[in-house]
Amino acid sequence: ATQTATAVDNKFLTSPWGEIQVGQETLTDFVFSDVESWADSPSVTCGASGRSYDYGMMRMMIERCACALAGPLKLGPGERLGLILPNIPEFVVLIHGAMRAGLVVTFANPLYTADEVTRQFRDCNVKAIATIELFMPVAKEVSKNLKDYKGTIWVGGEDDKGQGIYGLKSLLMADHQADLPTVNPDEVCLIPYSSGTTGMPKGVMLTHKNLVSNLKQTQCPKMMKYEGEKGKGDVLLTVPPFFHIYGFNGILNYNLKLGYHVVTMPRFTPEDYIKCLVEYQPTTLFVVPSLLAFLATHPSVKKEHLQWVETIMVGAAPTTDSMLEKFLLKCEKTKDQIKLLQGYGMTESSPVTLMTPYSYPYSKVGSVGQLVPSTQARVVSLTTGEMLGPHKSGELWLRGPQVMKGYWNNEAATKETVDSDGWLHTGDVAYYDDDFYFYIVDRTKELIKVKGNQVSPTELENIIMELPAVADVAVVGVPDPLAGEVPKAFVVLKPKQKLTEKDITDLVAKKLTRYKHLDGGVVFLESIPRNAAGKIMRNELKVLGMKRK
Ligand code: 4UV
Repeated sequence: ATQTATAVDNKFLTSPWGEIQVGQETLTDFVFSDVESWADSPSVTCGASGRSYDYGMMRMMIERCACALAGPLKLGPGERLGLILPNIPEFVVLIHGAMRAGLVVTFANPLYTADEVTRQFRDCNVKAIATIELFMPVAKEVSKNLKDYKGTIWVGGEDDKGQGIYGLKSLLMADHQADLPTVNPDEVCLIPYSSGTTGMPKGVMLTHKNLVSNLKQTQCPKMMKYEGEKGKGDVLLTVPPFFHIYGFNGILNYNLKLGYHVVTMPRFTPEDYIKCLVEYQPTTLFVVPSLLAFLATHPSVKKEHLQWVETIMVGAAPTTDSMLEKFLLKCEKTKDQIKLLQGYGMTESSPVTLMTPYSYPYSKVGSVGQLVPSTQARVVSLTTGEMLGPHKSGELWLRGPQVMKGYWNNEAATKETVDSDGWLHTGDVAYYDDDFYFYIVDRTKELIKVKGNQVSPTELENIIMELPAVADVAVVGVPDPLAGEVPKAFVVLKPKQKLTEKDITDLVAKKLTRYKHLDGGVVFLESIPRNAAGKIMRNELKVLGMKRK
């Protein structure tokens, strides 16, 4: 029987998949609750080096890491650990070790500049950093700007380096003993950064309850296939970063909970990815649209490389039907042989709110799916503010136990994003069809998505405004076949001032990580179009941006 959603008093839609019991466990306890059943199976493997830990070992290392953080590093409950780590197995040891010790974790893209990491880590009072050799110089630079700094954990380092630098291996080998606190699931345990609908990136306060609820929602047995199939030796290959909520909760925790074998890579290269496909023969791939495009179109990817794949999960940015078709063509498989699942989420919702059910009809390809259990939605008219019925596009509002507690230290932004009735205003434009499948059609918020990564226009605009010759600036996203979107700047110069495009692109390139660079270029204008309230009319600029390459 098909599931039907209900419209409650015409005020909102409920999930067709019913309710879950809101999580009462801590994230670490929940993710590893069945670990005894597959203690000898591999948990996470580094696809580049082959380094791998089984579940039993992983659980033990997490416990020891928690004791080391509480012991030698003297980090107490609620204090913040900052991670500057790529996708490696030890990511799991540190993040769950910290959560087990009652700490709060924030993670940064390891390719961020020291400026970018400093801003984030200072904002949420990071007291210790964990990183690998390659990023030690960044960690050192950042730590100089942090108050009451307690030490750096050197992942991959055998021994302590002195001067507050601790080798992870020696910390774990020493088997420190500490009284670990009882952690309350209502406490915040993760602060990822997101620019939300406007402005600079902000700390998103997620509790154990938020994250555990979302795992329960996405593993609803009726909606997915997993009932009775846990720990069966499924292998997945994943490159979306663990330092983003999709990679961390939507992929890593999701699969660890099920006892699957997570194969990942610290750095994406086509050669390594193909090598991993052949070596580990994954049955499931977790991708973002740009990686799907690579698999579908890159000549070095052959159908033999994909012969084991049964399921492919795409999330974090829009993908097209034609790309999904191209992927099937590459595999020489039919739509019945490979499941193409899509999901929609936001950092602010732990992240998943919409997902295609496992047995969805192929006619719905292109949809981001249905509401996950215990999740409610409204589609609200952009002009009148009233709730819209099927096939009408408006702003998507969502409510459920996965919605964040709020933005860290920013009540104004919290109030603008989550209203007093608990609705998260997504800033995305969507509609739903007669079967309550949702389709994302546009964005009202400023956010730019480059290969699934967030780029805040405000962050770029602030940097460009530092140039004395600049009078006004606006940055928008323009379409790009591979990246989805790329940032483009519109600049107004002060009278009699001169500046080249390169002056501007170089400055941004110096200050920000690669994917935030102005790959859409710079256009000089007489003035930036603004409405009566002074707000930049970004849609006008997007149209202009597409005309003036
Ligand atoms: O805050 P964020 O960077 O968060 C994410 C989270 C993505 C997902 C998606 C599916 C999953 O199953 C999952 O676990 C995690 O990207 O950016 C949020 C914004 O990204 C756009 C949309 O504008 C959000 O507000 N976005 C995310 N997923 C999709 C999307 C999608 N499937 N289609 C179109 N846009």
